[in-house]
This record gives sequence, structure tokens and C-alpha cells, in this order.
Amino acid sequence: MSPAARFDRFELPNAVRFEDTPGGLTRAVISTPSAEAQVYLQGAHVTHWAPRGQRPVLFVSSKSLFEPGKAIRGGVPIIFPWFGPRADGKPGPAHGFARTMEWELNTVRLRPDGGVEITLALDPTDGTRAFGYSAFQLRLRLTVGSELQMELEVRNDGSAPLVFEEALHTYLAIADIHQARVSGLEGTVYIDKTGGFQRKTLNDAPLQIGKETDQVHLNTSAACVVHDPVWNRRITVEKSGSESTVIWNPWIDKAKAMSDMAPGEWQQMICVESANAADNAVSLAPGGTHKMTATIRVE
Ligand code: TA6
Repeated sequence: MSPAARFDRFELPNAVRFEDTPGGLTRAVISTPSAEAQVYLQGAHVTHWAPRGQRPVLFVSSKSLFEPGKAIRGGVPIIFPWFGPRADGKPGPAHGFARTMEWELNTVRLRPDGGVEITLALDPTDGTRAFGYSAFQLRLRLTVGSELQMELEVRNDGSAPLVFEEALHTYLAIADIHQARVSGLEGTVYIDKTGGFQRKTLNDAPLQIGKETDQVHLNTSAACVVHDPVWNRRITVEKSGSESTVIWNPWIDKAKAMSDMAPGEWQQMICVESANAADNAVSLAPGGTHKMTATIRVE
């Protein structure tokens, strides 16, 4: 039996099928009257979403790896339970373990409005226990339709508070970084990771990217809008349960050093990440659940 055949019972005729990809991963291919999408079981990773008549909204590098245990460069990596390198020199992969682990498929459902809802879960494994995470459950509920809705739920099954960072590390596809603008973060305080982690305050103008940008905007739950004048569209990322927004573009030199990014591709992406990171790390009481959502729309 092929790996994808394990999911036959979840298939929905003309709407959801499962397939194996050449690198050895399995993905759901989703088609609804209003959009199409792809989701990998590894990392519960959405790599494609396009409303009908639109170009893809998510950027994925043409050099991305699609291999077991390797992070995918693009789409929406799920970052948990730490953001960036693990703190205090403790061992563990960058951005946590959730994005490179195989998630369980829980449910696939056709909604009355024609959209498709998929729920995936990640429970503790020997791998997560090795990093000290043995009593949590992660659940991602995705709704694919004219909007892409993502809800990441964390449950603390332990007897002590669970402290974690998280992000829906969304790579948005744009025509040209030099011409794009991001509004919604005006006046917020951010940690500038390209400038020695200094704290700065964004001015009142929409953000224009003209150099390597890697900043964690704190204490903001505002929606962000990416203005793309070349493709004549606006991408809105609306969120809840998220107090940080991360903006990232590697620019020329960092991109060159990345083996999973093709030359020039850095100009066609911007990450607008709904997150809880740094000061906004979550401390979840025993038995508690925390939900973070992000909804993407194109106009
Ligand atoms: O969200 C921005 C960031 O944390 C950057 O610092 C940058 O390194 C990026 O994520 C990608 O990280 P990755 O581990 O996927 O190479």
C-alpha cells in the first residue's frame, strides 16, 4: 500500500485526494468551487492556496526540499514550541520540531458553503519527549475556500505551565519586493533581528522593504495588508490570539547563502507571520488551551 493510500477513507470525490510526492512526502490536494490548495502531512504544512482566478497567494521556492525531516521553504510552516534558535543553548532544530514532524490527519469535511475543512494533530512522540515536550497537543484546523483560515490550538496536558512560542510563518507571493508595501504595523515596537536585536518603533508610514528585514513586532493583533501594485492585488492577513507579527525578507546576501532558495526568488516573497514570540511567548496553565488564528484574503 502506498503511503497516500492510508488516507483513502478521507478522500472526498472531486474535492480532496491524497498523493505521494517524489521526495517521499504525502500531501492532500484540495479543490473547491472557490479555491485550490495543497497541504503536506509533514508539518501540517500548507504549500499552496489560490482562490479561483488568482495567482498562487503563497510563495514556495523552486529549490525547496520536499523530503522527510527537512523544512519546506515556503507556504505556511508551523513554528512550535520555540521561534528561531532554541533559547539557552538547548539542543533542537531552528523554529521547533512541529514543522518537520509527521502530523495525524483527524478529519476532512465538506462545508455547506463548498469549502473544505481539514484538521491535523501532533501529539508527543519520542522525538518531542527528547526535547522535554511530553504533555501537549497541537491541532491545526484549516478551511480552504475564498479565504484560507488557519487555527492553531495548543493544549497543555501536563501538570506545570507550558511556555511556548509559535508562528504561522506565512510566505506570501508578491511580484516585486521593491514595490510592495505592508500596512497595519505603523507605530508598533519591534525587535530588529538584523540590528543586534535592538528595539525600535516603526513610523507612521506603511512598511517598505529596501534591505534585509527580520523584525518581530510586539504587542500587536492588528491585521496586515500587503499591497502589490504590480499584480494589482492586496493580501490581507487577519489574526486572533496572536500578539506578535514577524516580517521577514532575506534580501540579496542571506538569500544567496540559502541552498533552498533560487537566485532572485527573494524578490517574490515576503513573510507576514502571525505569531507569539519573544515577549509574547505564551504561558499556558495545566489543562488550558490556546488558539491562534490567521485568515488570508485577496482583493
Ligand atoms: O521569521 C523570520 C526567521 O526567523 C528569520 O530569522 C529567518 O531565518 C527565517 O525565519 C527562516 O528560518 P529557517 O529556519 O526556515 O531558515
